[in-house]
Amino acid sequence: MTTRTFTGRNFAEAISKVKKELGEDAVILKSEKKTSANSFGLGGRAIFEVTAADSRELKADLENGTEFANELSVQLKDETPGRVPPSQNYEMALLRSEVTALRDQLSDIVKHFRYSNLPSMPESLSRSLTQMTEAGIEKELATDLTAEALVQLGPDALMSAEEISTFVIAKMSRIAPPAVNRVAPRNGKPFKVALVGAPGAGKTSTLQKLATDPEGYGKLKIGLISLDTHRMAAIEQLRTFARVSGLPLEIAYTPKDIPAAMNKMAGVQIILIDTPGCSPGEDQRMQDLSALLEALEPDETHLLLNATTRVQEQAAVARRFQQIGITHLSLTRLDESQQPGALVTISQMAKKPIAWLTTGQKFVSQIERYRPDWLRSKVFESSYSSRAFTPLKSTASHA
Ligand SMILES: Nc1nc2c(ncn2[C@@H]2O[C@H](COP(=O)(O)OP(=O)(O)OP(=O)(O)O)[C@@H](O)[C@H]2O)c(=O)[nH]1
Ligand SMILES: [Mg+2]
Repeated sequence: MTTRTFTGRNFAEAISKVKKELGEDAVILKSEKKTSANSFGLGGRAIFEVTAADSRELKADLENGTEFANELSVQLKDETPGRVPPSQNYEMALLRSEVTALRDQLSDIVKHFRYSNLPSMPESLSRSLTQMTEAGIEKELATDLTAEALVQLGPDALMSAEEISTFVIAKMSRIAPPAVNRVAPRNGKPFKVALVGAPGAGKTSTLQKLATDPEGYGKLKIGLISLDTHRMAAIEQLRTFARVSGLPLEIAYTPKDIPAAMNKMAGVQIILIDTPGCSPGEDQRMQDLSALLEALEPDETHLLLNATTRVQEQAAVARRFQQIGITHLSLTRLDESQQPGALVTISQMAKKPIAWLTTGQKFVSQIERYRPDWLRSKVFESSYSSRAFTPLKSTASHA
């Protein structure tokens, strides 16, 4: 494959030269803004440089090139070091490094090929891709969903922003499914929901919201158990809440305290369990929490994630808490998050459904069940600046 470089006074001019010489399907491999040196050796006027290749040549090279690289590396592996004359060792090393470089180059070209084709998509599809990445949906996932839409939707649907978002949201709701509401006291036994997470993730606030908001479990008979016994202030905070809202509260310091605490919960339909914050590195705290949860046997264990933290941090927390057996993810501080779409990535990675979303510090009206429609409103119907700081309530009924 031969690559060619075209220059212009702006990108549009350079690209039009590319199209003229290599056709509409030309693949842009690199684009750069350079400054030409003037006669004093200082930076002169700007030049826009675009390196491109013929798409058919590139495709043929990708197929042959990958095979070539594989073949070569197999041949190189077959060589027994003892049998190679010393004079050839240097050449071998050189050849190996060339094969590695070739592989890296091919993988770069494959990636570039994938993305460089995107600007020629229908306008509404490329807008939906931008909206997804701006809302925090990982670029690779957003690109895959866009490619699927391009393949599966008909030409008319591809012109309609509404049809594209419906398609994408349906796909996303399989990747990040909403939790099924299955709270039901069985044989008089209360349903138990534990809230776990890193320090300050919003466990106690979410418990208070769930206990009071009718969108949560506010219409049911609720009992509270706290396992967060490390700080007196935490116990006092929950005691005050329980007293004011007239709910029974039990404190369990060790797994041995659990049976007695459960005995005092007769007649309640659902028990909400508050837990101490555990950072991913705090192994002892994690083990203590795990032992307490084993004794309690919750029906659901929700990992609460602060939506304003970076997606990598949320993923690290999720990976650690998966070891103690979480069943759901719930997201807090969505009122402050500019990248709410990150929850799709986390749910996909943790393979857990999403249950609750919280959107403020008040107990009432700032919690809701996650629904794919919520995602639609945040990804496709919000501008970047209004993505956070707006009420998220949707009118749909509970799943
Ligand atoms: N803006 C906003 N603040 C929230 C939200 N949820 C919780 N907070 C605030 O976050 C802070 C920490 O919340 P807590 O509920 O105490 O967090 P926690 O996980 O129980 O913390 P620890 O028990 O210390 O591990 C408090 O100031 C809450 O008011 C939310 O959805 N939006
Ligand atoms: Mg707390």
